Amino acid sequence: MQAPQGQDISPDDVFIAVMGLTGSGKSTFIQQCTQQNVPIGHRLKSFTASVSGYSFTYEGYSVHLIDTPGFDDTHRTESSVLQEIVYWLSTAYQPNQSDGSNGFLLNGIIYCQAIAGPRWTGSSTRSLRILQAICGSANHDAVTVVSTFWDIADRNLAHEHEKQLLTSPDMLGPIFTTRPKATHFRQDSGYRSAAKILNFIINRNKKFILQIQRELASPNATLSNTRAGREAARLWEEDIEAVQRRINDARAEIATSTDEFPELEWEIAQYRLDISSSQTALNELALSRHDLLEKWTQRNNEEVHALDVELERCRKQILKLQKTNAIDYLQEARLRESELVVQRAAKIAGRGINWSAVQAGVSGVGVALAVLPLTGLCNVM
Ligand SMILES: Nc1nc2c(ncn2[C@@H]2O[C@H](COP(=O)(O)OP(=O)(O)OP(=O)(O)O)[C@@H](O)[C@H]2O)c(=O)[nH]1
Ligand SMILES: [Mg+2]
Repeated sequence: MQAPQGQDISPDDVFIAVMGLTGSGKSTFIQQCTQQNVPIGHRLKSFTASVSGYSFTYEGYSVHLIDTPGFDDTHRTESSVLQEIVYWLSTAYQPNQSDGSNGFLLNGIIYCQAIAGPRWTGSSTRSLRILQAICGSANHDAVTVVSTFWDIADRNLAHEHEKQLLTSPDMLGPIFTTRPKATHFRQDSGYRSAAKILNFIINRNKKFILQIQRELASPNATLSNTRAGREAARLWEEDIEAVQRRINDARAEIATSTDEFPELEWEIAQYRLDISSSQTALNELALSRHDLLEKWTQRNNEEVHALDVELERCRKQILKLQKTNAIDYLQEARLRESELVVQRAAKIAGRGINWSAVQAGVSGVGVALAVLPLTGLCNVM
């Protein structure tokens, strides 16, 4: 398997979005598939900041894996992650092209789910609700749940947990019980299991038009007209109600006591900030597909620019280190450079697929996707 040196994107290629909570192993899975130097997060904070594309050739197919940030990203709001994923999906879908194609449709969504660690959290439920709303119940078969972290799980417990995850109505059960159903694979043996998953998705040879893509296809549609938008609104309204209840409780406690409660006053101020951020998220549901495209293209440009600046700094440092005997530092700086180069290419590829769809009218026109250089596999972050 290797990264093609310069690649034309075609609607016939294989496009797979990789989703899941932060730290669930999305980037690691992509690294295992592509054998490329995909940046992986080893800190508690979220790592994949924005949608990035990784392209490679697999068994003669051009495959594009779209890495996405988790809905529980520590740096970004749910609203901004939702907007970006929706922007990406809705731009890739270009219905009724002259050759009968519909743009760059997904062959599936890989949804990473850790089998070890916390069982199922509030974030897991929120993320699943959004995923379901994005897909629509007619497309549950687009989802391939990939369970990760088998290597550190207690085998017996993990089997029990796996069963519970896939069948419980409060967990992933809803996408496995009604037809068409999602599928599940274990990612438990590196490249071998990753290849099995790719084979399954490629061989079924099916393209999906997700519910959100259909809903946003009409020119005046906004996120609030979509099922995902309505589901997100429900989540944020529930958040506002829960926070409002906490404010009321805190006020009642202050009112019934003669003591002063500076910490409760501080908590109330924080709760107000939470409410205001949920309200901003609700207001942003009025964004149209066009607004989303502008917003995220600008963001992507800024991120590529920031990477350029960092790359230049890193290269200057390499030049300096070459004049010294600091071999370890030099190696580290070179590793960082290769990682930045891949990260930059992936960001350009992430938007490149969309730009190709929009600008080239999709098919028949070969559009060069950012070339991903083949670098050694490493895990240095
Ligand atoms: N032991 C073990 N560690 C894993 C596995 N998958 C991922 N990790 C580790 O978990 C951490 C997070 O993995 P990532 O692949 O960056 O997770 P992600 O889903 O891309 O996270 P974000 O980019 O933050 O959304 C890294 O330290 C990985 O090395 C796995 O199957 N087993
Ligand atoms: Mg990641």
